[in-house]
Amino acid sequence: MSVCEVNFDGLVGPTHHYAGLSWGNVASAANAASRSNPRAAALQGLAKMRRLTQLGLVQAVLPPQERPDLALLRRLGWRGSDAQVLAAVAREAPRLLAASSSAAAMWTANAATVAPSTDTADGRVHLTPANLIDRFHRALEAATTTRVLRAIFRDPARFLVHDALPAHPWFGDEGAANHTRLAPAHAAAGLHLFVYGRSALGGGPAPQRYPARQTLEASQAVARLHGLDPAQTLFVQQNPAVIDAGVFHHDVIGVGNEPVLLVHEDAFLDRAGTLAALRARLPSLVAVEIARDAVPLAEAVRTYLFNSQLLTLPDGRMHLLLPSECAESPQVSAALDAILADPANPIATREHLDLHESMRNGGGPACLRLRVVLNEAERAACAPGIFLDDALYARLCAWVQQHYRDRLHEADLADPALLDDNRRALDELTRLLGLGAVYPFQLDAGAGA
Ligand code: SUG
Repeated sequence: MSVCEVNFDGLVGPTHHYAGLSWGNVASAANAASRSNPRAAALQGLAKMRRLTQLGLVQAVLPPQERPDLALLRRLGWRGSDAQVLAAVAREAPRLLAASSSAAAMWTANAATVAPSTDTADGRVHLTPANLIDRFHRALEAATTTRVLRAIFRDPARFLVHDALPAHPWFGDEGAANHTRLAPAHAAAGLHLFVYGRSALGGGPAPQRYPARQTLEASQAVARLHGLDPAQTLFVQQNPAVIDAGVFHHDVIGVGNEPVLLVHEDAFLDRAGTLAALRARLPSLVAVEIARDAVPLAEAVRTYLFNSQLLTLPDGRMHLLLPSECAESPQVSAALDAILADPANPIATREHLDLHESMRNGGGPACLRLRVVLNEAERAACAPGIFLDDALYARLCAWVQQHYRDRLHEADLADPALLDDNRRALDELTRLLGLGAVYPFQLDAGAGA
């Protein structure tokens, strides 16, 4: 039965803006309060999705969330019509309006952690939505993400979408951004590398400046929930110094695909021990390290070299899909030239994509996708409308052109027309993708009817 990796990309939402909400994410801080272009952002994301289909890969779409999050604002005590609530929050708590309007759900590497059916005790695909508790604007995502994943992975005989972990700092969980599955091939049983930022209960080293969003305890809980074989599970601490340099998720400093791990030499607290432990469990491991002398940490963070998608093409070659910022860096280009010229590793080709709008908030190609390895029967059991083909791509582009603004500033978020437009757009989108009611405004309307 043919097994493949499906990339589920987050469709950028209509409120995509820059509010400097992510302390420790240098791009988010640097671009705070600048003007965004939600329409361009969504089209850039869609172009990346279509590119994967052109490469012969299976691509799926995850919808954006309802923003501003009116249910949240009401839960916090604001009353009146939607327009009155928005006006009051804009006046009294503008940061909260920005946070409750964030389109951050587009970075679906943070939507959940996934284990394919080859690796789980019960033979089902397991998904645990991330609680994202470190950042308020991201913690809002888990409830809708869970509903969306359950609407897509709807067959209980094949899939189990768990509840997110408890919303407490002991269990800070950022999803697949801190998890890498390595395997001789997608179809084979895999090795699960969980990279955590700190241990909440065990003490030990931690970054000094920026938060360590992922805890060891959260990673361990996810591995237990998914029924992974402890012999094929590795928990490794991220180097606290790289977090302090702006590496807020491991996927900013390393990417894996099948037996290949492309990683910066400073990524792990214990570099030699980590590589040895990986090799012991996966003898076919191909570790492709980039030295700090070749690409200093700051350049890796600026260009998002490691946040590329490393893809196995249908003919078996590996292809790197990088943000265009990498093409403009002589150091990164030289390092990539050397890797591609080396016959010892299977990374054969590369290309660059313009993801400028997402990059300005610290989200590169790999942040925008959640990888799910599925066999044919599992793919057939998913909600069918989420798989991208030429027709869906054309419909989604037209939908974006119709509903999205081409400029947005924090000050626009209180505009009640933005909320109304977004709800209309999302309602249409759930029909387009065949997902049924997943948003609070749809569920509330159903309850009232
Ligand atoms: O959580 N940025 C996101 C970027 C997430 C990137 N994901 C991965 N590395 N997998 C974050 O920091 C910025 C929003 C703002 O500042 O407006 C933001 O949320």
